[in-house]
Amino acid sequence: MDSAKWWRDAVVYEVYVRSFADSDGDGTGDLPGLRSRLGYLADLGVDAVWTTPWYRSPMVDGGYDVEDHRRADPLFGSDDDVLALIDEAHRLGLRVLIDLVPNHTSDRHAWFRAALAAGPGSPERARYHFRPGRGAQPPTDWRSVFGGPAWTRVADGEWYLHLFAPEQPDLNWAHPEVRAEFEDLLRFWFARGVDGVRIDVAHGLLKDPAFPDLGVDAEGIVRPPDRSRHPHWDRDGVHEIYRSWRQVAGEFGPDRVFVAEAWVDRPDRLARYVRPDELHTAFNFDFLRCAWDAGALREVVDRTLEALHAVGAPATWVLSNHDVVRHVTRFGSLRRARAAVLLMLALPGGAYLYQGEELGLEEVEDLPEAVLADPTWERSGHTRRGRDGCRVPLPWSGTAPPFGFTSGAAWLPQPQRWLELTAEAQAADPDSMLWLYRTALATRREHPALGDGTMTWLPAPEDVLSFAREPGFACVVNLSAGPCALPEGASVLLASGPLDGGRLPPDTAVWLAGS
Ligand code: TEU
Repeated sequence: MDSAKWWRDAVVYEVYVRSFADSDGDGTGDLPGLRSRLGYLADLGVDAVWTTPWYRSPMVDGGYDVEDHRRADPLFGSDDDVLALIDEAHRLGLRVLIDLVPNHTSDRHAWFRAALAAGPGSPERARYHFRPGRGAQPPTDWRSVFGGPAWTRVADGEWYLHLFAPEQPDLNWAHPEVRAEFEDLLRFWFARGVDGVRIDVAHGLLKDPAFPDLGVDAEGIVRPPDRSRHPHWDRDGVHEIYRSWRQVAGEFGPDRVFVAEAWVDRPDRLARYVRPDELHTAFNFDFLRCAWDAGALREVVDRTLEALHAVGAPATWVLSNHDVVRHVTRFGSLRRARAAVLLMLALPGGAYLYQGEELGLEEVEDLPEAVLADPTWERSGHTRRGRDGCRVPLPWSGTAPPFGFTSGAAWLPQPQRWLELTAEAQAADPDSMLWLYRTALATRREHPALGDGTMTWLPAPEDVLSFAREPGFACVVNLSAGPCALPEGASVLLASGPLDGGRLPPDTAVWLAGS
């Protein structure tokens, strides 16, 4: 494993553990299942694996409701399975990132149980945000991300804050014990060989101690202020927390890394998380909110690189994750998704892949309502179908569900139409998405121009993106309705689809050498 600031251009593969591979037939993916498939990820050519939470959890929010941060949930395996996974990954040259959830715990966490038992005014309650209501009303007008008020009343009349589900009470990050506990947790997992930590809801930890209302407009709609003045998102005080976390990582050498999940509204706000003494990287989520449009994509790239380069941090590109509609569906076709990955992997910086995108999986939009498990489904009064459509278990092999994912019944049903998208079927097909990903990642590793660095836009027709990386590399993506000419004398390293003579067809991307 090449060590010099490996994280500046790493390609990291997100494993949504319960949907990756099941070893024991209970229909839920687990740690031994993942371990048995690490060879597939090494062959794919990624640098690291990020695992979503596998800690003890009642699984109200897929494990993002953590009951005990130091133990594996039996659903996913044993504590030894965690260590075996890290060992095996390292043996294969893969680094391992885990998911840390500092904004909230499960309501089953020992601290929250103690807080409920101890009652108003107790030191136990001070680790969370318990407040009196306003008459029968909650303390503020804050809303839960999952729908409904962000406060729930307990039997003695106090209310506690939860920016997500009621089973996910928010921790009080002004409390020294909370800070100490999470620094301990970082040391606990770094000492066990973990290479990095993804920080869940990194922008949410601190709340305005005055607990002001967000305010409603004349129609009674909550109109939150700009994120830079928001009472619970992206507050200045979070940066002090991350500066001390950076020091903790440094105790374990220069290679342990953080990636922040911070939903902020401008790249310059995101750049604050990755200043030199703070976190190493932060997801750039703008492609998740961007249409398949040349002007919009170019603007995202420019704004991102300008803001991040100003603080000396790399970009961290993302096309999909376990919270959003898969990009085959968002962008409208597999063909566009093939072009998109060549665009992403040619840009300066690192990238996160979400499991299944290398198979070209689309969002499953026709899951029967009876199987929907995401809390946003319940909390929205059954109006938002939630995030299950991107969490359907992977198709590995065979011609019918569960496609080698489990020997039992998968926790979410897979569509029969995925029989052509199994890893097994694609491994044998040079035109498949899996081959495109493997080839792109292998090319990226070998080509000195790719990865960290800078880029230059090249002149191009309308709705065509064309840029150069030094030395001797160019990427052209055709987002227009007709074919476009390729630069003369360039030799094609890789194309996302067949070329039309010397021309690049619509929704196709190409990597060129020698321009
Ligand atoms: O997601 C955070 C999240 O849900 C975002 O919606 C964000 O906080 C919001 O857009 C604010 O602008 C993470 C996990 O990825 C997700 O799976 C969990 O459900 C969530 O945190 C709670 O832990």
